Amino acid sequence: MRFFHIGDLHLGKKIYDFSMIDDQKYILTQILKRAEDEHIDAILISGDVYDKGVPPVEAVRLLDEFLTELSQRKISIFMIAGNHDSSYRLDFGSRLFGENKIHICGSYQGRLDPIIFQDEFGEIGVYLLPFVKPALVSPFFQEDIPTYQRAVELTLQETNLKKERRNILLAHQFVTWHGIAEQSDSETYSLGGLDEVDASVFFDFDYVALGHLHSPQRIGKDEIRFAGSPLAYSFSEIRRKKSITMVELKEKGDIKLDFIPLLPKRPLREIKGPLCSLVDAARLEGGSEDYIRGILTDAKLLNDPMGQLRSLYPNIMTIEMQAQESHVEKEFPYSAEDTSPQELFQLFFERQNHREMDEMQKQAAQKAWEGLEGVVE
Ligand SMILES: [Mn+2]
Repeated sequence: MRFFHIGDLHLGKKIYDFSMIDDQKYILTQILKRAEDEHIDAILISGDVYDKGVPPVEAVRLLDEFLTELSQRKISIFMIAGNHDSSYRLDFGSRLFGENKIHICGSYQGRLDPIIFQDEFGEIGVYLLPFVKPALVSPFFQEDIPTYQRAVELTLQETNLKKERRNILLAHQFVTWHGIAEQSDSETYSLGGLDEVDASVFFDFDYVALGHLHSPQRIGKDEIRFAGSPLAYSFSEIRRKKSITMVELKEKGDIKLDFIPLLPKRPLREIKGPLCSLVDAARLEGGSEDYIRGILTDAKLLNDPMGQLRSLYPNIMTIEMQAQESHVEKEFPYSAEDTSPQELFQLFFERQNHREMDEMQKQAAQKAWEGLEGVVE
């Protein structure tokens, strides 16, 4: 069996109010093309299919199109819900779709039965464990479930895994190895590791297709891995290459992994420097449709920097003033009683700009103060 493992599609996601739908369509088309080239038997989608429980229409249509195209190429689909998905909505039609080799599991129903996939080496059990938390699992068990770890352990105990057979699991959890995994800003923030599940609970499976963390990575061993999101969904992810994980499973114990790089339509990237040099560089480059975070190192106030950059980078998402941000000191050792407003303003200016006011600025400030006479005592 040869399959693709992907996850965290977050269809319908917006970043800084920019809809990612075109970029998602582009990347799914790329995945489809590669699926054809590689003649895969199946695709595993490990949760966070949508970005929101109630996704926008264009996201639903995009998934519908993607699954239909895969299905028309006789590629089996295994898909689970992640923490961003509405489990019951994702379950819609799943019993009917199963007959067309589209296997979807949105909600945990107290059992984890395998879907049997047959290849020339025999049977493969594919287990679909959607995102679970203690409260979702406890109705099915006669015990208190204090942790995510225990919740996952209990769901797996029920499987009576046939170890002589090859077994694959899809899961969407915050899986770590002795508390370690690489996180990024676009994931749901994890509080103090309460939701962590140690990779050791999955060691009996031949391959574990994880979703949740957006950086592709192995956890504990090569065959337990996060595919990562197919696109960078935050600027913290831009240095990590995105990929499809391709897995070839032959006889029990014979497994080969490969990584197919994914290239976005418009990458997220950072530009950094004084505004004028960024503008000059962009003019030379002829502008760009990339998603940009501008980090401006100017010390002085700028006239509409966003507008200036947007005319060259129509998809600029955010700008930050680094010079001012990184040097702000919290303490201000002057009291308002002992210092005149004029002096306080001068001190404020120096702290913000790391230099004294020049003559012109002093005069301008003086003029302003005179205008306020009688207003400020
Ligand atoms: Mn996610």
